[in-house]
Amino acid sequence: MIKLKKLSNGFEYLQIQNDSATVKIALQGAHIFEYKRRDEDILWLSETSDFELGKAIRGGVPICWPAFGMNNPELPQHGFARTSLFEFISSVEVDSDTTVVDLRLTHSEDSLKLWNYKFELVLKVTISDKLTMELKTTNLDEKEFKLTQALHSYFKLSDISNAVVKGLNNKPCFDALTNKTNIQNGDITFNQEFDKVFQEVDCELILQDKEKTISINNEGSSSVVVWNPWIDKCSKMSAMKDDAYRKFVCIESANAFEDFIVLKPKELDTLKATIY
Ligand code: TA6
Repeated sequence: MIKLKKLSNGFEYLQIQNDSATVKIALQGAHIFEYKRRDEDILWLSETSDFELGKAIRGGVPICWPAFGMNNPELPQHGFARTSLFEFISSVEVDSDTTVVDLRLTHSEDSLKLWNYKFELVLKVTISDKLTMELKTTNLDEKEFKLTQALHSYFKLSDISNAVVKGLNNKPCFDALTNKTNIQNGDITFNQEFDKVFQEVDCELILQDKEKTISINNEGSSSVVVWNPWIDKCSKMSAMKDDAYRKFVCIESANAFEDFIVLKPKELDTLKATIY
């Protein structure tokens, strides 16, 4: 069942429910802000998040596009897609457990002022006992463009002290806090601010929490960002309670820094992440 819902301020989102899962997707940013499997929330959503046009939702899966972070300093942090209004273009109820939804953003007068390229960006979401997100960029311009991007997933935790991220041992990583690149030694646990971009990632990642294990499989990307703001940064961030950092970790499927994409006219790029 798919419903288009509207908040009292006019903010619209899709609610998709099948026998496996429930998903909510805001039309602004094609932003998945809930993925519930067997009544269990897989994604974290800030209790104090804004649901307002022009403000990014805090939590769920923001789409960072056409630039990750400040990879393109001429664009706003994480690009403009997350605050742009997508169009709901299609949905297919494949069977009672599986639903596929497509949302689309194309260039506009406003986007061309920020980033002078014609494009089509489609998020295809497959909802079942897995959540699959395919972010498809087509270059509709006559010139090539460079792209960095991320599916900036916030995973809900019992507590940050229980979180272990596996699969990144021995991978080179750029530490955004020290601006240095080094090699990850072992699994990742958290006891301070953490903001690293891992490179050459070619395997499945595992997020181990106290009561659950989540797998993350990426295609079309070899960079993964792992982030937790910890105490000080959390207290300064918008739409986050002071202790919110205890309840999530971001593991982001990305093309960032040296792992950028160059798309020639008419070419298509797909960044795909599956969470299960
Ligand atoms: O992906 C990690 C990161 O780039 C952090 O450096 C960080 O501050 C964050 O994303 C959240 O950014 P935002 O613009 O959503 O506040």
